[in-house]
Amino acid sequence: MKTTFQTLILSSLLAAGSAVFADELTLGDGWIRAMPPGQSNTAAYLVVHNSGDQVRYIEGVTTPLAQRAEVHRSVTEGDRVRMEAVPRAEVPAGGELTMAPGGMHLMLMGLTGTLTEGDTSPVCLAFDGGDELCGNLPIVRGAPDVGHHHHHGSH
Ligand SMILES: [Cu+2]
Repeated sequence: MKTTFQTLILSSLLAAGSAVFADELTLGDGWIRAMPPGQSNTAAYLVVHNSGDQVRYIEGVTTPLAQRAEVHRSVTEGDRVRMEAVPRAEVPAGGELTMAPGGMHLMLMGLTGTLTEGDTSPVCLAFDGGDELCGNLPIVRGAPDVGHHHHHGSH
């Protein structure tokens, strides 16, 4: 798949009477970390912008690249870094949620194929209220805007 990065609003208005917020949510700066063959997990990063006046929550993550995906954050305890799932990641009203190496990320578990650098893959976020936002994220080895480098094991 060779497409440039774009965001697609796939669905809204699933429940009668629910407000439409999808156009207030946008994705940017997304990428998926390329991994050597044989690795079962990787991480993806992006920024979710919320121009609305209500806090929104990410309640699900899907991608054809992995059997399972969820929002994680890295927690530093002493000199150790571990990860924990964030079941409802908050995107503040009039603000953004930034996922970046060393912090919050999308954990892609049970990779279904090889991650080829230069390819892209859809990653979809499901929000409270039924909105779903998808981005076609490039697969790269490191953050596209290099400059600093964190090392966190599998991240
Ligand atoms: Cu993780």
